[in-house]
Amino acid sequence: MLSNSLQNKLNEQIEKEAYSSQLYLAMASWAEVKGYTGVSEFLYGHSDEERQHMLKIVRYVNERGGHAIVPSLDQPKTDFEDLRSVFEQILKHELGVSQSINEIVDHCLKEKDHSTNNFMQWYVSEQMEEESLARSIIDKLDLIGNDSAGLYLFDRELGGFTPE
Ligand code: OFO
Repeated sequence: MLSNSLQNKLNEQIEKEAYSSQLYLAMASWAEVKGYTGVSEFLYGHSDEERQHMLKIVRYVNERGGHAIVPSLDQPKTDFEDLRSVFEQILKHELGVSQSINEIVDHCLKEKDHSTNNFMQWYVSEQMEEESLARSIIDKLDLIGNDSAGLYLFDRELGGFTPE
């Protein structure tokens, strides 16, 4: 059985994952409207992944005898300066999410809740991957700068399009 305090923390994490999904969705829509088809595909896909992250916690809380609460969400930003600022905001957002995952893990250790600790380890690795992906994309965008041919290829690559 989950302790009340851990249940509350997991419910807060459900909200963060749900918000992540909305944020990526807003970014995907912006990218699509701006003609970055590949980037928008990538971000739509990522938005779906975040929903799965949320759902996993919902199911876990309920399986452990708690009650997962579906939250209301703030409206994410709808407009962005450029691609680099999108990925900078993603990195900043993911660093915040990693911090809250780490706090949950600390709490599990304090309470000696090994099952939840074990469950959260998946999120620990996932966050490492997400942070490093965002960093590598920002590095790439720095190399490309304002070169439109470079941005075109970057967009295709991120969307998983194979070269013609
Ligand atoms: Fe759920 O990994 Fe990003 O936020």
